[in-house]
Amino acid sequence: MRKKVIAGNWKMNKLLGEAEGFVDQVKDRVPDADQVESVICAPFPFLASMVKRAEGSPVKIGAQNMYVEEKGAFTGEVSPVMLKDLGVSYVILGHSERRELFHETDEMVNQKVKAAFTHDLIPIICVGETLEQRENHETMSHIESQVKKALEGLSEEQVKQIIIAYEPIWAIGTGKTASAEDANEVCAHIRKVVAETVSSDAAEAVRIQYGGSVKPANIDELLAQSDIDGALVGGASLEANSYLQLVEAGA
Ligand code: G2H
Repeated sequence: MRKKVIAGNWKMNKLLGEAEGFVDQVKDRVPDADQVESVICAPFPFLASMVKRAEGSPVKIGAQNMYVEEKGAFTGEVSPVMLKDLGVSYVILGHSERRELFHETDEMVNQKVKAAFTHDLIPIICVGETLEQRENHETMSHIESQVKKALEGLSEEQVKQIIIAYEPIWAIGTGKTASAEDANEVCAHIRKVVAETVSSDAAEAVRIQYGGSVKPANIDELLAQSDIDGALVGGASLEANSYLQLVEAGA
């Protein structure tokens, strides 16, 4: 059985005091780590303080992006070494907002995935199709191509540890959720791609999240699907009680 992983993606929201207060509110109330993985991916300036506050609790802290190099003349970037040094455990890579707004390519995502493993960070790799691609029946081929490129050059052991988040772009922050069955169909396809390109063991182990307007009202149905192993949640992860309901659903 794959352990469910529920990750909040706060995007560019909250101030430091709010982020700290949130950790204080949830850290003693989330289920044990052996029941569900509870992750909060927060903006860079909050990470150090959140890691310290979450220490000793099941809550793990993640970043929402990073650069591929360890250090050097890359003004404005944050390296995997810096994240590791802070005690960060996860990093979201290739979110559709990064791909669209900041021109991240599949190749860059692949390099970042490799850099994450070099520094012992678990990558949450986002893939997803646009509405146009869905309407043109290109969802499966597009997702297949994104997954294959993201995993290029990884070992079987590494692939077993990754988390892939399937986030249909048309469902992000729009209130529209893919039906649980449609989401599961794509997640099952991702697992098949992993089986064909890596191994059936890796496909069995890899965790695949659904993301896109997940909330307490729809998470049970999503998590009940055969190939959905968790959720990457934006808006509904910003409020402590809502976040707690989401992680409890995964336990
Ligand atoms: C999709 C998701 C979090 P939301 O981007 O990654 O956000 O739950 O607000 O649609």
